[in-house]
Amino acid sequence: MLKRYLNSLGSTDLWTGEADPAIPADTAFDNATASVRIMETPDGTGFKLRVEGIETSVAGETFGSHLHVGPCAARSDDVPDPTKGHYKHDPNGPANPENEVWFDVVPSGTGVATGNTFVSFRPVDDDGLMSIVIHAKPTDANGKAGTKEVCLPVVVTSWVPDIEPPPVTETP
Ligand SMILES: [Cu+2]
Repeated sequence: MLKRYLNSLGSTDLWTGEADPAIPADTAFDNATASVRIMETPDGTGFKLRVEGIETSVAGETFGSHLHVGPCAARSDDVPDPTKGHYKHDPNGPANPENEVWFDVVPSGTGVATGNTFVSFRPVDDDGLMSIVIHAKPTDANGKAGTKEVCLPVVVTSWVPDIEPPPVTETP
């Protein structure tokens, strides 16, 4: 199956309270790490999210998670809402899993949660700096999932081909 990777981010610490005061300092994700792989396939754009190191006290709970258009960044007077809202394929379209990228992740008894989702579009925004935000509650029918728990940086700026580029030939 042809796959072209748009993004392949190794395991990284999740942004916690310092990223955004709207994100509480003490959550079950404070010591978690996460990785995301975004790939183009014949079935659409696939996202594989994996989070590890979640406190086991929340095993079995559902945490709504979405692709957001802003970066994981410190909130300031100039930037009051860094992670902003959800990425929408059609900016005027509805908040649903066809027009946005939604995951519902459920931590296991060993503190691992995974989410896989496929969408029919390729998410790339102007600056390419996006994030996956994990919220405190399951996603409701309107795309709301409560407070932001943690933030995973995501960069989708362009295609990353899955083939080696041809060697560069120096001309004298
Ligand atoms: Cu969200």
